[in-house]
Amino acid sequence: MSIVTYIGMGSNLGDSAQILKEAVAQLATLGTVSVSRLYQSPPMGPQDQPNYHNAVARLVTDLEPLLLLDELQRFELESGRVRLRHWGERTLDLDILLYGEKNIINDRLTVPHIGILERDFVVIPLLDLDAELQINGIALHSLDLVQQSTLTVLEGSSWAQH
Ligand code: PH2
Ligand code: MG
Ligand code: MG
Repeated sequence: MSIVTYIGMGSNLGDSAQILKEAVAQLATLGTVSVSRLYQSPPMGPQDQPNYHNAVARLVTDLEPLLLLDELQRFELESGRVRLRHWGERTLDLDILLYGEKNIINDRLTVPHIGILERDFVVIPLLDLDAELQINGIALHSLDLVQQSTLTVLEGSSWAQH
């Protein structure tokens, strides 16, 4: 059965815009994809790392959560993923933010993604895709960080085409 999932995308090493574009093409092999605008975001965590490119993809897929995670991790590796330290710089990060309405907690996966409501680089792109989106009954558009966003829009929602 098809499920609406949201995938957080980040990169701050290499040609981040190109890497995220290729990741969207990979996601499109798993189902129907649409994307948020493309943002630049100051790093959360260690400050001596480059700014991130961030976006969120909405993916409608038949894949079960752990099979979806397997595919995302394969895409990360195929992009030549480099990850230097916890919360540090990386070539490509693909996180399952939401999987339908499901709550998932196991060794490999926590959904909704940890910290989702505290990160503007996740909340703002999610609102691009669904302005009314709620998580555990909380309307994302009502969060303070929406008004206090640290993001810069790099491109509108057609950035991932071609
Ligand atoms: N991802 C991290 C750590 N810090 N900062 C921003 N702005 N965007 C990210 O995607 C990000 C981060 C680890 O996944
Ligand atoms: Mg992440
Ligand atoms: Mg990750």
